[in-house]
Amino acid sequence: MTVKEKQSRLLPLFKHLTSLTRDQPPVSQRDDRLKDVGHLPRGTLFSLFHSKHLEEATHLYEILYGAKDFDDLIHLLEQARDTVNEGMFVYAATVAVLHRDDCRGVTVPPIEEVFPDRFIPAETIRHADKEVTAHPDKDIVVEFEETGNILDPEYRLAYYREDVSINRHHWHWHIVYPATWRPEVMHKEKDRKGELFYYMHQQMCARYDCERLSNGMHRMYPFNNFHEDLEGYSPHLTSLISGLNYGTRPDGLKLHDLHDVTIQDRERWRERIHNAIDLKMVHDHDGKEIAIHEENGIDILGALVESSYESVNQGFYGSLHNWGHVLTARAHDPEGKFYENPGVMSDTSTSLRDPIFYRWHRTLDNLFQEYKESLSPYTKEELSFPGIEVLSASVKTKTNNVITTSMVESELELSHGINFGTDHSVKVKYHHPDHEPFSYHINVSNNSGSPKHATVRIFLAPKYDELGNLLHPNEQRRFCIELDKFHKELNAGKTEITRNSVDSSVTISTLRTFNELNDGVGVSENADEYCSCGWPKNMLIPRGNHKGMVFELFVMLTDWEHDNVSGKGQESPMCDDAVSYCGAKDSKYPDKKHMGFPFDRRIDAPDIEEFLTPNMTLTDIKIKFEGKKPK
Ligand code: CUO
Repeated sequence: MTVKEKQSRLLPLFKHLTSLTRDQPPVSQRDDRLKDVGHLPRGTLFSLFHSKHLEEATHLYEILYGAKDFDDLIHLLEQARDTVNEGMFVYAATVAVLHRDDCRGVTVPPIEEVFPDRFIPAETIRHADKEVTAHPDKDIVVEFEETGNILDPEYRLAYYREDVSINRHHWHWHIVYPATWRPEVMHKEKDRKGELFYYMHQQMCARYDCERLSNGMHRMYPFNNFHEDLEGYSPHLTSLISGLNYGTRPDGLKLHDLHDVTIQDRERWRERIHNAIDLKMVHDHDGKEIAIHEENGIDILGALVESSYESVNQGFYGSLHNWGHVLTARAHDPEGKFYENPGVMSDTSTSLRDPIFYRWHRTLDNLFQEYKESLSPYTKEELSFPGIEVLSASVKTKTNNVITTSMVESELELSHGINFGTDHSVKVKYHHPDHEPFSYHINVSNNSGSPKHATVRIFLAPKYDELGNLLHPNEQRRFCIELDKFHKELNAGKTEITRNSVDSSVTISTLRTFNELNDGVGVSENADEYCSCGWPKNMLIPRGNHKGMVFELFVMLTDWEHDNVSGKGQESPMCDDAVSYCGAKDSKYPDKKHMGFPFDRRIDAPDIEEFLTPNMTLTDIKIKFEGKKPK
């Protein structure tokens, strides 16, 4: 069977899932392997942070992953679609398709087209529906409706938090790294999974703080006190599988105990993790002490905090992060007294919308930082690359070292996810951030007398804090966002390295819509669902401000012979398009350095000049926001 044929058999299974009825085929008519699924009712919001939901979803994705061949997979998917919860079906099916060898090249349609109701305000969808009724023989395009107003200062960042592409990224990342991944069942290892959980979320927090500063706002406060009054958030989303709104949290609400977890449980788990960091030691399932150190520490802690299957002791350290999502999502109806839907925090494709998401992850990030702070800062020797000097770095655009950003228009097709009863297209027009394309120009001098292989690392951070004071390097490192990382061979003497922003190792290069997949656009053996993981291209850099906000571009070259995991000359692995946040498929994370290097450790140097070694350089650049662009 060709990839195109496989693709066309898979696609219809993802259509109109919001309209499925509650009828389930009787257990006697189901494939034996699916006898023990279908517990979470249709219409319920599936949460992969909730242990019960996740347990059933894991059972399902392991069954789908184990299907004999592609025909068998389709047969199981068809039955599962008729049986299980809608959200769970999409999650489990995507995990299976992503990892099965016979699904190479086959792609699941983007989550915003499968469940547009998780991305588009309810009033906009209702408006589209009315337009279809009024004009059944026409293609429909409606405008995205605002979800708040400026009386809420946090609404200034709604364009960012509610962005379709970053929410899609987060959904996909958790598909690539399921918390319950069992290597012994799936026969595939996920390299440095705990560390990547820490790093990807740390970067999301840093990016959010860069965006806050761009909007003249202070960096976020962590959500440390589990008894504090919470800020409110109203998502304006209605889940079409049930017709219920996603929960709204009014200002001033506090977290409450749930019947399956209490606030005290979480405080106890956090205390134990603090102790583990202090003592540099964790207790595993058998009570054995495992020392944590530079090599294993962050990976162990990442798994422990999430917590994932790799947690050394879930019974003792609990599931601090996952339950944090669930408790926050249920704050408005903790006992389920009103049968309310949870809030957006319950799901990976919606949680980024809520300001509390970032504050919660900042709290977890502070825990990881507590551990990182306890390690010695990198020495000059660890930071250097003997013989290599970076002479200068710049960003080339229309005006050099000035990057402009704007809000541009895109359209999202709703009709594959929602059955409007028309064959015509029904689209929403919405605005999202973007930036002009640019390239880096880096002048390097290789004084070693022979060719060298370098890893080029590029980061960006604001130069000044919210009050306009110069950021101290140890504070600034928390804002550092990775822009790119790549391998480059340097001949002896001088070299100019040029690199386009679109080639970034952070961002995803292609994303195909439902219609494109249907038409076979870009469907080939070489396309892979894993490649759908990656930070969105248009969100690579922060918005900046109208005046031109000053950022520092940091460029560092390190010795690739030391960084490279696969050895010189080895073929690049499959889907290594957006390795920085997503890793490379079925391969080791392609950089031996700790994620975030060199900003993952404390910087004791009093100023940045003292921190820099000759293989690094800093350049002031400006990011200028030009507002909405006319079409
Ligand atoms: Cu990705 Cu809290 O893990 O959202």
